Amino acid sequence: MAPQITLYTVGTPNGQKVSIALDELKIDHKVHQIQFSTNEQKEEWFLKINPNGRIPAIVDHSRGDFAVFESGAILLYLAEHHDPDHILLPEDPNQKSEAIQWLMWQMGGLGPMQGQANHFFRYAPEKIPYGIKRYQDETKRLYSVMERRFADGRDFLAGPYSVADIACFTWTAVNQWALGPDFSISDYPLVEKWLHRVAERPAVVSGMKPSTIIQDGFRSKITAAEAEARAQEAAKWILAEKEKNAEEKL
Ligand SMILES: N[C@@H](CCC(=O)N[C@@H](CS)C(=O)NCC(=O)O)C(=O)O
Repeated sequence: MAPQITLYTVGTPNGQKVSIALDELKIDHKVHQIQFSTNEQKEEWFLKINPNGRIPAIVDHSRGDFAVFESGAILLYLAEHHDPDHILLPEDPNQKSEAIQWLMWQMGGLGPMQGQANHFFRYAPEKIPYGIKRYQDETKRLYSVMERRFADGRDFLAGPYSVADIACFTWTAVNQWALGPDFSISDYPLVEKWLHRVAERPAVVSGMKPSTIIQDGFRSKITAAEAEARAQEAAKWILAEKEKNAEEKL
């Protein structure tokens, strides 16, 4: 049988969210690995699927090749159309609202702020201390928001496991890429316990592969020198691509 969905992705936190969700729902899907190094995400054919030219995106063949972009919107779409057992989103309206609140919090806060911390700390051609500190401090503040959330003894961000946990997990799991090897998620012990709890799920194990940043117990396995080499390699195409895209207004 032909796959139900095609997923256009790369093994980054935003891409991994969708891989986890598809594996949670056991949806038969095909993966199209987008090549950032050739700027494939800005090619015309892909802009028809995602006008924003970024991963992840899906095309749902079981619903007339309907295309969805933005990882948060994809998670909600999968919950609406492919989740009869409410694995991704609770049925109870208040719990459902809470899960959506934390998903929006991740999409508007944790993802963009940690993403900027990655950029200023790892990829920027100049090391700008103000930019690095601003986004690293904000990322840590957001971790402390989650830490307070777990203070009432809850296991997951919003009632049962949901899209909120999936979305926040993939970012929080790679904390050291944004914050450096001296940072330890153990400073947020309830968040650390939650990371381990989520990581036990088989769909999370499979959905996180392949991870672009090797992790062991949510600490980077690679040395500072190896991390620097990887960042330099990625920075080459990130910066070249940004210049080209600015010229072409993509
Ligand atoms: N808010 C978007 C963010 C998507 C995004 O920034 N994707 C990055 C990788 S994580 C990307 O495709 N970057 C390539 C580019 O900027 O051209 C989402 O959650 O889907």
